[in-house]
Amino acid sequence: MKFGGALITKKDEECVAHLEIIQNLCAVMKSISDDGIQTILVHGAGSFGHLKAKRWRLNEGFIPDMEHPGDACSSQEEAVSQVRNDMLTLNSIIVKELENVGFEVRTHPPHQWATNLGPTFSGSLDHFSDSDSSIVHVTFGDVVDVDDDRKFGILSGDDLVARLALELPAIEALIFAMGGVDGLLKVPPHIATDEDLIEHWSPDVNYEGLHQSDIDVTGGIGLKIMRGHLVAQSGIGVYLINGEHPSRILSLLRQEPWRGTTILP
Ligand code: IP8
Repeated sequence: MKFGGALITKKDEECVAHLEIIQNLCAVMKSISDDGIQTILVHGAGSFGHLKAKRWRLNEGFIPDMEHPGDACSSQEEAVSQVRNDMLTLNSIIVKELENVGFEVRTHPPHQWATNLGPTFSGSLDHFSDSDSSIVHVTFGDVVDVDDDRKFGILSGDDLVARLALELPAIEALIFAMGGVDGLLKVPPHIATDEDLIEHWSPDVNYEGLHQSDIDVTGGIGLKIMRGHLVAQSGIGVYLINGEHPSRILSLLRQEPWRGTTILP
């Protein structure tokens, strides 16, 4: 399961979480676990990552003598460590809510075990293998070290969740819980009506998504679709669901009617 950053954080306010949404999502994760299904959680960064990373151009890697007068940090190196800390803070908010509903949680911060970028980033996924549905392994989009002149870069949660889905055994579904939309839409979200939801997407279907490249340092909806499609091609069910209505996730897994988008292989 991927919790989108725009779902779990307030978009324009740096480092503010949407606590009620996180609590509702964690309650649904608990119901899923009570059904005997184990979940691995990957969460995005939202305003705990993208705003500062964008200001310091961390997605472009190391830029000699980069400055940002008036900012709370004074170098890219300092920004890297602040964004890593901010992500640990967001993670701890989510972990606390998972523990409150009764999970045992194991967090794996990517800057401690992953290097390089994109869907073939390096790092062993061994520590995510576990078959106990009361344990949730958690990881998240992060700033990781890169083995070339860039020195560091942004590893998106969408790349993490794709590798986990493709490489761990017995994964049945990959669910992207998103904020503000019911799934993929035929027209831009602000003019969409209920009829504009794309229920089944394959590469020949056009979609419109809002990619806020002014604040987003990873790939927005386009990256989700690319990674989702890669995973769907291996026979795993891939779904986009509005995380503000988390009961739809339960309906999907219980094979009841649900609203959202299925990514076809
Ligand atoms: O929100 C981005 O992860 P994403 C991570 O999953 C940072 O793409 C630190 C901006």
